[in-house]
Amino acid sequence: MRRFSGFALAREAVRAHRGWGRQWGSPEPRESYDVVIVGAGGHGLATAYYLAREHGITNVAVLEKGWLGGGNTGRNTTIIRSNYLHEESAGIYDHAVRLWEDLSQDLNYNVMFSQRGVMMLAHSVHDRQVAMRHIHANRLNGVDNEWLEPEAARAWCPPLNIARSARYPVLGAALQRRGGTARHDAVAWGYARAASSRGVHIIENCEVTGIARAGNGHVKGVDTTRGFIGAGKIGVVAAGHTSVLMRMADLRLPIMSYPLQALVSEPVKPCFPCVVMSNAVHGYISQSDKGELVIGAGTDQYTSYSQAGSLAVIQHTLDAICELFPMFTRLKMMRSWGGVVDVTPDRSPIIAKTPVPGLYVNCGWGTGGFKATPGSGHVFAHTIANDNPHPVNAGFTLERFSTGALIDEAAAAAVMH
Ligand code: FAD
Ligand code: PYC
Repeated sequence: MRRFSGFALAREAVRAHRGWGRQWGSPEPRESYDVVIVGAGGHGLATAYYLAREHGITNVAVLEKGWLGGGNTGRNTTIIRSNYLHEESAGIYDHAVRLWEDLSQDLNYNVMFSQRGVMMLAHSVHDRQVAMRHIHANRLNGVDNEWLEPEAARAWCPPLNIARSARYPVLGAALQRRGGTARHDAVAWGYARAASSRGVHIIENCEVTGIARAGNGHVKGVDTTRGFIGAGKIGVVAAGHTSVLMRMADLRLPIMSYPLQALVSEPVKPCFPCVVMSNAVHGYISQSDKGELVIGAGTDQYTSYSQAGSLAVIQHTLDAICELFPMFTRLKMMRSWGGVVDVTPDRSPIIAKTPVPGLYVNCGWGTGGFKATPGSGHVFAHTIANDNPHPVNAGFTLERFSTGALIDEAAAAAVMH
């Protein structure tokens, strides 16, 4: 039986009086959908879009506790690439890159996808060997990647300091030419508009607070701050908060949540032609079309649900960026922010059915899920519609954490976490 504190009783009474709350006792949903997606980030909205477009399932609601794209989708540094080590990862990230290539046309919304190339720096012999291994593995999987000696790296990115005496000497770089950036807000808005025009409901300011199940264990709906909403199936895509939601269905996930930060400079004229990442110094940089330098850091080394991180982390990143690109030393930074990323033990996502019938989960993208948005939504929609994974996400199960069939992408994640 559900227990209510005095405060909860009063709140429920107010809701019932207003006509939009859940009545206690057996819930009779005022609204019901074939599929409820929890989380209106890029992945949730893309899932809804592909459910409608590919599977003809349009009686779908996307529930969002805040505003559309206000989670990590609107907070990331927008780097897109598919140079991951393992076959499963090459499969999903390159599936995403191929969808990115046509996404603006598909959504009829300019997501400003720009394949300006992503260059990952090597600062030590070990970095160089790891990069070489990735380049060979990528090529075997049909993913472009190539090695550049330091002079070639500087020719590709003229502001790069390749002096041998530098604090972080550049021994070379791996370049994925098909990698690049996109406009993160536009991705959320584009998917939202396209899904909405196919009949999908997007409900903001609607936090999911419980997952309800029928006697046979199958999901039957969600409790929300706007009352009970019935659901035939539920897809949880709530980066950073997945374990909180899964606990509502008595499931425990191998996920930890960490703050990850980024910041932008004042806008300047175009001076930085590509994306540069350095795992060793925990920094990455590109220039947005508005002219701001977009710079990101590594994760804070403690778990937290706070959308802010510690100053020491971004200070370290800026020190490193100024060493690598001395011409930026006098630039002013305009604003910084953080997001909460959810990290699995093998730094690969979970896109799968759960042991609860009708409940599906898409999470664990850690520091790197923006690039996956179209591919992730596409295969998650398939998984929900067919109650079976798409071949591209077949390896990203929950079971791998008990069978040991891990997809260890710690190095390819490229951002310290
Ligand atoms: P989100 O956009 O976070 O969406 C999840 C939504 O769920 C949120 O809007 C949240 O409010 C909602 N939600 C949570 N709980 C509930 C609830 N109970 N009820 C209803 N709604 C709920 N990835 C890259 O590939 N490249 C990058 O350059 C990159 N840089 C990054 C930089 C930073 C600073 C950060 C924080 C992340 C970065 N990432 C990057 C990671 C990337 O942003 C995420 O992996 C990706 O955006 C996740 O998308 P999502 O749609 O799953 O999550
Ligand atoms: O996964 O490429 C990435 C990334 C860059 C910045 C944060 N994540």
